[in-house]
Amino acid sequence: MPVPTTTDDNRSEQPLRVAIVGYSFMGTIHAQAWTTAPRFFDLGRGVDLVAVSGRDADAARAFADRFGIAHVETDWRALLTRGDIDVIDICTPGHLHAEIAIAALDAGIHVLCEKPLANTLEEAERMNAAAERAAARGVHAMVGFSYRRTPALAHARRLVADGRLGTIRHIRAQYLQDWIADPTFPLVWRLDADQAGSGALGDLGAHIIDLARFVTGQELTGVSALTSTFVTERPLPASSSGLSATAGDDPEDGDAAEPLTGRVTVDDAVVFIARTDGGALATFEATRFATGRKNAMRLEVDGSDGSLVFDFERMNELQFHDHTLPAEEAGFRRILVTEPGHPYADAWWPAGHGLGYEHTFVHEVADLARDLAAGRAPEPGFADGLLVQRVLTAVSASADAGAAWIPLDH
Ligand code: 4PW
Repeated sequence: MPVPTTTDDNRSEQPLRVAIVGYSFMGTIHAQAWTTAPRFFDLGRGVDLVAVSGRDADAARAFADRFGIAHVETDWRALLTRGDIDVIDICTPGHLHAEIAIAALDAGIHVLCEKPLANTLEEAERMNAAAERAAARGVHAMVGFSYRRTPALAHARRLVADGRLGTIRHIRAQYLQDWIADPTFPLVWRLDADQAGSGALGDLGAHIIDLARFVTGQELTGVSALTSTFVTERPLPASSSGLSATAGDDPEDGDAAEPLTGRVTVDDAVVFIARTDGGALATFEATRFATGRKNAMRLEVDGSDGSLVFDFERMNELQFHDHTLPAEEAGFRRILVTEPGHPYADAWWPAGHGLGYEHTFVHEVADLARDLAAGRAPEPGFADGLLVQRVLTAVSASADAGAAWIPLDH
């Protein structure tokens, strides 16, 4: 039987054939999402996880076995010429995003790329140009701002769009974690500028910049920022996986051939203020040193007619204050965002039974698969990734210039 190609006329009748590049934290949650999505959402066709690519053949094979993936490649370039891949899902550190995404799009393969889109503005611009070229041929690209698919945040966007908040005055966004607060935590790739581009700024700040845009529909028009690297030297890792790691040899072992510590080359934390094109004032804070906060991705929006409060550590809830009510009746109330009428909720469990972190990725790939089946450009696209990258770049420039005001012209 001939191997179906991405140009087959009846491709919508075949499963969507996906290859994942990377098998760590993000690769795993994406594989889980692709596996789960067709079981809970009508995608119009099935999903076939065809291949995984990663440099370590044994680790990639173990990953493939775990998710029932038939093929392992140790060079992502091999995915481009297999002829049986519709989507390449990029779950690598940022320094590889541009090369893989551009090659895949130019080869006529759809792309889902983890955030932030790139490590530099120049890479993001090239990626967006490749996405525009590809879109003209019906080939699409999505950037993985997965938190958009949190039901409570999708519901928050609806409330803002429906005018329930009135004129937006304030956006207060925070992304707080603490997994590197211990100075003996090893120097993992997320702390290396060559691989990650930036630290808390790109890894966490990119999410809250995107969410501020997503929920309010407003763009930032200028920023002033401060960053800090609290721990500048860390032990080299012996092993790492996701957000955990073990340190290498102890200095007492006297293994002089191996450097035992290395320099942290990214920010540990960032704070910045901004204005929006809708006239709001915004504050952003992203850190991995907020002890006790594990994944506190928070957004607060105040408008003339009401306010919203969200915290990912209570991801099934949204606080809403309706300021049009008499003062005696108003006040924040908790909406449990698990009703069938809430975004994504009807695909899952009875009201009140709640979702978790992984579900945002299931929603992300389900939306992508449905858009591709319908021939629609998915959101957020690379243009959104580029807009966020412009903000990240401006924030870095501002911090380098001692919190100088950097205007943004989108
Ligand atoms: O979802 C978050 C990511 O985008 C995770 O908690 C960690 O922080 C890993 O990268 C970011």
